Amino acid sequence: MSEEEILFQQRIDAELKVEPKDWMPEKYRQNLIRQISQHAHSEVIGMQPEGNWITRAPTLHRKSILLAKIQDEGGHGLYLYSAAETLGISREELVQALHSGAAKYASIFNYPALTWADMGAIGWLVDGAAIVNQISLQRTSYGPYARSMVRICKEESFHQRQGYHIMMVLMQGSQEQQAMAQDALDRFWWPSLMMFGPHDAESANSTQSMKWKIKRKSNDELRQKFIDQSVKQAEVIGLKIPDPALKWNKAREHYDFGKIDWDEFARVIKGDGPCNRQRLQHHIRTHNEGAWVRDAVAAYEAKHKKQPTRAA
Ligand code: BYC
Repeated sequence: MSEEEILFQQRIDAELKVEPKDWMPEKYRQNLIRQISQHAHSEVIGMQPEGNWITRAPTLHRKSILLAKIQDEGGHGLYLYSAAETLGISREELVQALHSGAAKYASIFNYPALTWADMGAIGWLVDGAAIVNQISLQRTSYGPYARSMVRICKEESFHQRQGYHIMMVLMQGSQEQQAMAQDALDRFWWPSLMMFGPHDAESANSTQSMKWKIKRKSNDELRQKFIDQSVKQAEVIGLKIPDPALKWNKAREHYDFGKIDWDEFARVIKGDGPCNRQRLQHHIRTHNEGAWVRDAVAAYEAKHKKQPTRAA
């Protein structure tokens, strides 16, 4: 290790934040760009399954909540792209990496949102899983990433509650509504567990990311925390978690749970999930359609650089 690397690790060990202009190992920078940009892509691609339901929300009230939530997700993407850009990469390069398939986004968004109850399941489980992960990321070692997480967590907490509320109201409704809520849980439960990534022993990036305190808790620790909290939430409103192996383990003080289908996970992250092609094509099409907006902003900026206003 070089002297610079030793000093860098000492700062990390002392819980000091790394800021954009500080010296950092190239691999730290690359690893952060990978994680933050994939996080940003997830927020933006995650707008699609919910966007599918804006025109079909059951009431005006639900529609305005859903619209606000989806706009928040777009905002999260923007904070995260900005945090990634402080590491010396452009927005265009980040978007290109998404479009070429070089950069991933969360596997969960490659599943379809088939019924209104899916809006409940996504808010409750997907945002719920995201918060569990992001609370730990508030203490990540890179300053801009950690600070963006603070605001994002506050908003995700509202998202999670609105999703749980949708499920609660459906469970107080007709038999059909209850069945619709249970069906959404059945389809989203296992993909939600996959959001935390492979088991620790299979996680290629974890050892280095934990040493650099980019990640503060392991994939398995976070997954377990999410399962423990969700089981109780399901029970309260009368939903059944679709896992026959789920059982409270007194000695561990955690729930034991069944086997995750890692073959399915591998297929989805390689681009072969139920909606991968549709999600990416939609993003590419809307990005291309928005080219005129980016051109107009650039032209406006160039004009004002050449002709400063009188006040300036
Ligand atoms: N999906 O070494 P590992 C949201 C990849 S969105 C796809 O354990 P790491 C929301 C992983 O990238 C929330 N790929 O990786 C928005 C790696 O491949 P690469 C999104 C996955 O990074 C709208 C390989 O598998 N949250 O909140 O140490 C509506 C090996 O994995 C997944 C974040 O992005 C996956 N699920 O740990 C509602 C949080 N899991 O990159 C909600 C920030 C793993 O080497 N990210 N892979 O090619 C993280 O905390 C970490 O990156 C992960 C994975 C825990 C996700």
